[in-house]
Amino acid sequence: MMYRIFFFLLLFAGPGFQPGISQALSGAIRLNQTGYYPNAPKIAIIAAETQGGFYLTTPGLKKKVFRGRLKGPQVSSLSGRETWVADFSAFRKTGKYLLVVPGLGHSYPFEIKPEVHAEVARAALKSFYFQRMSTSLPEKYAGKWHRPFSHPDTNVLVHASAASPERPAGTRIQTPGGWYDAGDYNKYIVNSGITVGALLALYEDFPDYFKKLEINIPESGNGVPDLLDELHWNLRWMLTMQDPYDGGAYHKCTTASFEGFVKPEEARAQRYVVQKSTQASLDFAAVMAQSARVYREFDAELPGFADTCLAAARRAWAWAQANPRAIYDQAKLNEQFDPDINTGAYGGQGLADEFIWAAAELYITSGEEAYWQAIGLFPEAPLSLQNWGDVRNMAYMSLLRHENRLGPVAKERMPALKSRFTGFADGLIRNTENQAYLAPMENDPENYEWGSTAVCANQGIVLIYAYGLTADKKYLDYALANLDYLLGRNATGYSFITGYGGKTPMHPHHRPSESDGVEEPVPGLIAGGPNPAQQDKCPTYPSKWPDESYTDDVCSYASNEIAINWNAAFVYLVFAMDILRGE
Ligand code: 9MR
Repeated sequence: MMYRIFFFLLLFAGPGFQPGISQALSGAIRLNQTGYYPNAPKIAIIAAETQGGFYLTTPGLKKKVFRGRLKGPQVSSLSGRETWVADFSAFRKTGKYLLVVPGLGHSYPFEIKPEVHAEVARAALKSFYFQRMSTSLPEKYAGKWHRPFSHPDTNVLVHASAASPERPAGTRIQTPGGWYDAGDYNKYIVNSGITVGALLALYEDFPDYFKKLEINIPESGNGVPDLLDELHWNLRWMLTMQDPYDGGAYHKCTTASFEGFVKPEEARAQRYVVQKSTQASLDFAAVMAQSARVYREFDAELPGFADTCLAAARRAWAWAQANPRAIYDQAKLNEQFDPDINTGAYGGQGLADEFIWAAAELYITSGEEAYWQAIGLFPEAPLSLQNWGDVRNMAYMSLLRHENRLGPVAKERMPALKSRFTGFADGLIRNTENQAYLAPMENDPENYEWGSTAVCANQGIVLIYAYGLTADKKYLDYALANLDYLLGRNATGYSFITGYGGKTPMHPHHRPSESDGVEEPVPGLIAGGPNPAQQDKCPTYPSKWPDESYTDDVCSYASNEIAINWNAAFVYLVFAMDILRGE
């Protein structure tokens, strides 16, 4: 009989049941669901009417290890809602914990330890492997998300918009490899540009760390760091997007319309390369120039690759000089040519920033002053955050990174650039103390655009550079606040990285994840995040406030898609935090 009762109790005590504990999980306790570094700030935010105390316990709510008082309220400048602050920075002991607010409940579990983000960082980098096409993903690398060969891209047509004497419309070309851009199956040079640029910057900033990092991809152990192997996969594809006859880069490799939500290997619509554009050619030139100097060190492992990249960069630059206004305007293109192209545009009018980025990278790599003189690198316009359509800051961060190898003419400009750059960083953090989640991200409602999580991560990158320029740790702590924001300390309560955190996106707008029959989405992907424009008109958005306009629904391409450029910014931020602040 005793035995039976005991068995009954065990059954009742299913997952999550804690004998004697009345506290339930509370979604109102918002914290970094991965965790905190022992010696860095540790803040949780309570998004509920509450006050009084809070405490930390070990898992199972068994042992109270730290008590504190809630401070506040803070008032959101975005929604007007009140929040309360639980600061447990003084608690430094490594371990696994829950945060409890009596009467409200307990948080998702989190850890305190050095380099607490190592796993999520590796997963976010590995997600690029999951975006590979023209290859199969075997189980030994891809686990339960393994899949067969897809998208050979060996029978791609030159679209009428891209016709040239040597390659008339309908010419069949090969442009295999690379990564799917996002939740769709197309590949876009502009977006590949900033993605590769950010990840090469990560390598250039922390080469020793990445020389040791392996992430279980087919190339692991080949003598080239895995980060560079993964980038090489996409760079080889990018090289095929350069017209061999004139050096211009096709804007994208795409189907005419987005494919349905089918598996990669079942998406077989005809693919095209479309119009060569100035924007694509310059972004291409920038990252090829950057690659030429980064891969030089691996000439033995990848013979000829660095030289190929530099030659490709020079030719693309020359094409852009000769074609400075080949703007990609999809609506206009569709008036002139068939079939109509209705996939991502990544277009843009202002090309000064692309010229600046390409010129800066070519100058840094070659040392040739002609590139430095080719364009005014420092227009008066205020600095702006890097994104796929505005790459000027990519140039500036590269110049700052390579200050030591710049010639005298360039060096002379660095003090002014440094002070403008730190001024820009100071603008990003101003007023953070008054925000509801204590993150720089909240300082401007405009930050909540399509891909707002990448705005948050890119701000983090700028703050990390400001730290590099000033050695002032406050910039790192603000960058960390944005990382906390992305991993759960935010107005949605989501940790935006698939598979990492207690509450993560389960239904991203990502065709492979949606079609593979596996419940969990591919791990390590960052959702676009809150976007009050709600262009997808999904019916499930819980709110219209900028920082709450997020829905974990596959219909939500405007808030719940994933994309390589967003992942790249996150990868930079999360690794850099572990490396610089991770103690
Ligand atoms: O990230 C892009 C965002 O800035 C634009 O507002 C949006 C609409 O043009 O497009 C986003 O990029 C998408 C691309 O066009 C196609 N692949 C998916 C990308 C992420 O949603």
